[in-house]
Amino acid sequence: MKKRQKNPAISENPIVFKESLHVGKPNVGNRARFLSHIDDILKSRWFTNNGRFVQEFEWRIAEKLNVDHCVVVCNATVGLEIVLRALDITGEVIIPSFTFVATAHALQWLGITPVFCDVNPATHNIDPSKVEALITSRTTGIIGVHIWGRPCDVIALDEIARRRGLKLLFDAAHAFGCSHNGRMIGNFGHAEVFSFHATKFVNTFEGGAIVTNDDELAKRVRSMKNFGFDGDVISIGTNGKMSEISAAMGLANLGDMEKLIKTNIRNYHCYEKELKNIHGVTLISYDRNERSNYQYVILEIDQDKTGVTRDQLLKTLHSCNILARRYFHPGCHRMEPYKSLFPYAGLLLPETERLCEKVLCLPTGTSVSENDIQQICEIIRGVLGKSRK
Ligand code: T4K
Repeated sequence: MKKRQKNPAISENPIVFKESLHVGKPNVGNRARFLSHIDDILKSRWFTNNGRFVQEFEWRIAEKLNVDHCVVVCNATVGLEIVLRALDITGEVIIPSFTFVATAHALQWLGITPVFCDVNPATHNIDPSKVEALITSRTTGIIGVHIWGRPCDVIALDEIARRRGLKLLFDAAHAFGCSHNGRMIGNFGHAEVFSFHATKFVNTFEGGAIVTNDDELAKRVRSMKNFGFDGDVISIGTNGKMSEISAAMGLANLGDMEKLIKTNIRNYHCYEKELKNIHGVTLISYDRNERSNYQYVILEIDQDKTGVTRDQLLKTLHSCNILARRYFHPGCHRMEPYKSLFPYAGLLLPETERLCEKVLCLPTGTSVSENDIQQICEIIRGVLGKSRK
């Protein structure tokens, strides 16, 4: 249990965590295995450029997801850029605005215009029924984002992409280890891109992976992430390589993946129990018939019902040293350069704008105990004036 002291500033919420409890505190999987991998790396003096740990990590991911190809990269943002380039995507690409800004930046960085689409408020994912109206003669692709690891409506997006001759990609930064209709995420669209950033439940410090069942595309991205080398230099390329130490961390975490998911599920159920029956507070759910990594605990705070704004609750949590986050406030369309480029984008994004005012992401993962969660929920109930039933 974390040490606590009284918070004199908030009489009704007297708990302050001495050590901050924050969203995104990294998991450390099998430490002994990782340290022994480091020893091997130092002894071998092979630190990067497709070493044995990178090769094993790629192989293990492809096997786990049942995909033909996995190409690991230095992070998901560069992974998206590489795959966009490898697919010759240009012009305009339709994406949700309710995502981490990396999805939009990967496009803009390549001179491709992100066109923001509204989301389905029930799933927080891009709403396929709103995609078609955004297609123009310049549109060449769609990027769906599996927000919180809950899969997009891949069938509807695939149908639109095929009918309209567009490329379909998925930003699967949140969705490693998740499934849709029993098929692992990684098998949809032309390619999917995972993030293994420190804040993700399986992390490689920094890192990501491009996965695809397209042999030709796999060959292109593998070459492009290594300056365009394939024997000789055959195309433009970049340095998107993952180092051996990152891959070793990935392997140590992958070995513990089921344990990490179990901890996330335990935490999720604890939040569910502690926050049930609070009018105006909804904990987003995961489909029990699918595989989910439960790495995000997301609340929607409906101010009309609670009488308290999400931001008031956030302020109290922060004063108690609980560093919850407002992902993905205020929406990409309200961040630069998009805010200046598309000042009226919000008019077509009413659901996104509402969500950005409601969503709160709470701490979970291996650094958070059930006791911590009970205290966090006690504070939340205190702010909302509810006692435990
Ligand atoms: N697409 C989507 C949908 C994404 O969510 C992301 C990344 C990407 C693409 C791009 O993936 P990468 O290129 O990063 O592989 C964080 C992460 O930096 C970012 O990777 C992640 N999404 C996003 C959701 O969260 P920030 O701006 O919130 O980072 P920061 O530094 O404020 O840290 C977040 C929390 O984690 C804080 O509470 C502190 C904690 N933290 C962070 C680090 C780095 C730790 O406790 N330890 C750490 O080592 O973006």
